[in-house]
Amino acid sequence: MFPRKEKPVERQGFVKRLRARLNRGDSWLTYDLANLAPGGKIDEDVLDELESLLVMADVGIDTTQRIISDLQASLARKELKDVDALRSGLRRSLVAILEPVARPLEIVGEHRPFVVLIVGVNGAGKTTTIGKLAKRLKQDGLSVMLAAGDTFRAAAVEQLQAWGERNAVPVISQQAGADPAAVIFDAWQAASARNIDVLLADTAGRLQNQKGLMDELAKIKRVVARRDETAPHEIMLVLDASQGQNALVQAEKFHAALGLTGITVTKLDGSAKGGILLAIANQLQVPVRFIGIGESADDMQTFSAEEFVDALLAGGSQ
Ligand SMILES: Nc1nc2c(ncn2[C@@H]2O[C@H](COP(=O)(O)OP(=O)(O)OP(=O)(O)O)[C@@H](O)[C@H]2O)c(=O)[nH]1
Ligand SMILES: [Mg+2]
Repeated sequence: MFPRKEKPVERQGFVKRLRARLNRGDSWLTYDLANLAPGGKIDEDVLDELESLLVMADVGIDTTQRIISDLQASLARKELKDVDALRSGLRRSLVAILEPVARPLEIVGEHRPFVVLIVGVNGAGKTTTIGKLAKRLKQDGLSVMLAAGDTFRAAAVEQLQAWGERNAVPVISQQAGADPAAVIFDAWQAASARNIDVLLADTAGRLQNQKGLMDELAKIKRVVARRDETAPHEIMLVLDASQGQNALVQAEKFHAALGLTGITVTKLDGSAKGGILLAIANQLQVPVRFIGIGESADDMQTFSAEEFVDALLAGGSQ
């Protein structure tokens, strides 16, 4: 049922937008890649420089090592004759890392409502991601309800209600300070009574090291499972790509505490280097569902390894 198969022309539009937005159209690799080997000869020095570029682009030491050793092996086999060969070797290596985690969110199975619990640190883009997702799900013909599980700030409920109005989907909320598990449980009951397909549950931002608040998420998970033991069907972490390596730490801690089933990476349109996606894929192996490339409802795409790598490697001399 979800996701609907996008038409090739839609997909092309996404790729164009991704290229233009990623690092504001000037990708972090290719521009320098051509400059790395002015004489066109690829040797150990070129790979050393590429290594530094990758580390600076938030790819992280371990993941960079994996990529560079792949390329060193190709170099030893004399396969890296020029910059183009280096570019294709790099492309292969990046796709190999990302492909295993490029698994879209699928709303399948009999369980209704399909419950998606959205978690993450403050300001990562959780509520915005819910708004974008609600629009997509509705476009694909599913009925959607939102649960205002961020009871910490009154403004958080208003923000979610605004997204609800924009997409004509109901929002279940209680007063500020209410128990988030109770709000989400009530919303589950309302969604179930109305035969809603998907319940998207917002939560307040929290740091991965705030034990009490992390326990609160575990409680929400338990309470939802009381009525449907298969729920929540998706525990999605929203990560702000511009946080670089800190985003990887967040992902590790949230995964350890909750058992994530998906990740959405936002704000790839800003100053983010994009490398954090490689680090997450290599270190964590949690499926990456969507990437956010802007603030409006259509600025989110299903994550595709090949498209993302092509967008990274595009620009510069290409
Ligand atoms: N440029 C850009 N901005 C984004 C993206 N996603 C979200 N934002 C913006 O980031 C800011 C925070 O987004 P929210 O959705 O409120 O974040 P949140 O995680 O719900 O925040 P808290 O509820 O305070 O923890 C807002 O100004 C959003 O418009 C994105 O992909 N790109
Ligand atoms: Mg929020």
